[in-house]
Amino acid sequence: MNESPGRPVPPLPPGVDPAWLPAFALRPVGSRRVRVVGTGPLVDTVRGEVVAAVREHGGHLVDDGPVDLDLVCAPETGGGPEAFTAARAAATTTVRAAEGAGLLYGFHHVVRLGEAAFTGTWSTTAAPRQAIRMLDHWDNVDVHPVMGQVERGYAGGSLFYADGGVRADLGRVAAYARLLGSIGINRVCLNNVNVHRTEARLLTDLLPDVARLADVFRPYGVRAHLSVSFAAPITVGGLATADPLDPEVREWWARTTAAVHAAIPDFGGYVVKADSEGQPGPFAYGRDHADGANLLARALKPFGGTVFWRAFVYNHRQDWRDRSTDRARAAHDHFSPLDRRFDDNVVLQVKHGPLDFQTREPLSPVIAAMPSTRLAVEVQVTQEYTGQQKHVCHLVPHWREVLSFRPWGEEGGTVADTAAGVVAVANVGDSPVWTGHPLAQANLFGFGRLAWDDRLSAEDVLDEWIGLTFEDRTVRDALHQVMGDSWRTYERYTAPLGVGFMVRPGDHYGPDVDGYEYSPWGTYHFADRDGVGVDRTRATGTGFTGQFPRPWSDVYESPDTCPDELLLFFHHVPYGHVLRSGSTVVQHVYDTHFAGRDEVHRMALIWATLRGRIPADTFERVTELLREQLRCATEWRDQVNTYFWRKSGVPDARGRTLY
Ligand code: GCW
Repeated sequence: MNESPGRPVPPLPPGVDPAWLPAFALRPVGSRRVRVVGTGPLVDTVRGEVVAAVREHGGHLVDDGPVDLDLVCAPETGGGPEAFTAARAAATTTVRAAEGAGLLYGFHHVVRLGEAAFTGTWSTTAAPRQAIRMLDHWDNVDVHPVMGQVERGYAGGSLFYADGGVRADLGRVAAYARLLGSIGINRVCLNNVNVHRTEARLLTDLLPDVARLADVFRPYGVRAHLSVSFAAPITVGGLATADPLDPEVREWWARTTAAVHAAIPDFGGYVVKADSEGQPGPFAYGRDHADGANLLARALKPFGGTVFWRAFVYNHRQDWRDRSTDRARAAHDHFSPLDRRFDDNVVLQVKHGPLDFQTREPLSPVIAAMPSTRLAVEVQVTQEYTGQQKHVCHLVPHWREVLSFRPWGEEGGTVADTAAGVVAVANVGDSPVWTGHPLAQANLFGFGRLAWDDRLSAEDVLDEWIGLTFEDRTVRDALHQVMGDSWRTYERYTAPLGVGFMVRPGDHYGPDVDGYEYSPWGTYHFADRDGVGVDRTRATGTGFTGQFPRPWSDVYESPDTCPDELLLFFHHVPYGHVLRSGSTVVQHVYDTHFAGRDEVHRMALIWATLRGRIPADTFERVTELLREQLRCATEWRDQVNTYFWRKSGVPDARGRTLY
């Protein structure tokens, strides 16, 4: 019988929000007689959870003896490394798993069930749908003059770094690791994919501190990764080249990687943004991305590490006058010819859409084009283009659509069936509520839950989060009304019909319809007096539709079959074009923008009814943020509507105010 006291639950620093693990969420477990059997670091984590919960809520950790038990967490033989079985029979709930990770996930399954875990008779066998469930932090060690410490971060500074290095006190990181473990995240990348000077040294002289971070994540089943610069052999290694075929370069990566593994035995591997937005890469040496990725894969191979090689490669110095270049095509053009060239410990990390985390995009055709390559789908939990954690924008329905999309039509599998993993850009920082906007915690939670099982419904995931986060059961309906459809609401008041961008250049917050129209970034909408949208057809446009397999290559090719919400992504149409919905394009723009802005107004009214039912600081903070969301949505409505009214001269059929 193991009588270790368990790993203490990391205490929350004063003023820090418990997110979805507040004391009351542990009450159903903590008020009962519980036994935890087994040894190992993750079993110790589970035992520590039980110790803390029973201390708080009056139950008992019963290490031995013939006592009636309410909950038993114990090892079993068989089952995958992260799988568990949870069941209730003869008045005892059991969690069984072959390994500690499964036991931890099973324990948190019971926590999520709450009192229901201790009633009736039931049984569940669960294993993650995705083996790779990863968060990428775009954290810098240094505070970047433009981007701040966390690139596209809307939740304060970095949790990991302060004063030019890894934080001395990692107490808050431990609390974060606990949150991630509870939702099944199993990999985390600790630094920005744009690797600057100081951050490049995480691989070398700052490595002992990276090892301290990895030590904090390990007991929660989370492996650490680093973003590395392809030019590291030059910038930190002192070599004259970073050519992937150069023997000295190969030797440098092998040696450097061996040192990383010596410091962090379970190091997960590297994340690489190469030849993208100014980052160095193999193109400089006339090599391709398979050469680049395999160089690092071979250095990692002896230690079981993986290279996450990003497919976000495009020309960001395009001339807007050049109509032949289509940014949407770039990833497929670069990578699909390389299928079968990547080593088996390379994962190609592909943004879900062909552009850049817009509110609405078609699926990236790369995901259907590389059957011999391991692919991870990347989504953005940080709300760069979805309201920057000032707006309520619950993204779980969005990611669920992405993961359940069938690239080969009804007969084929889903994106989730095809993927080797899912990766998300994290949305946390040193904000007292972790995510800046208190309700944005639901996106982090929901990402973890969908990564575990993409078949969960968005409503159920939201419901789980509400139940764990807010003690008052009566808030449920109102929160569903405020959050449930908020992604579509955001879509309604921003760029219409899948055309994307129209955000303010640089910071990407708020409307600027022509902000990117004459820029080098390749994100244009081509509005003129007659119509709007990008012709990406094979017949008359950039040919992007041809990168999809059937049926989508045909569905998207014709404006008659193209789904309305993507019409302007694929077609340039006149303002009077009649959508499948029956409305014209320009009237649709007016209607959705009036409606979307009014929905925000309604969200604020519903939120106001929650006063006194949720903690006052959360209530006040969200009230204030909804005021900003309403202001910004009004700005979006008026700028977008006015823009199209001025371009087209078509008045609103319902006579509402245009400027
Ligand atoms: O969405 C864009 C962002 C960049 C980011 C890049 C990427 C880390 O605007 O800030 O850089 O994507 O995904 O690499």
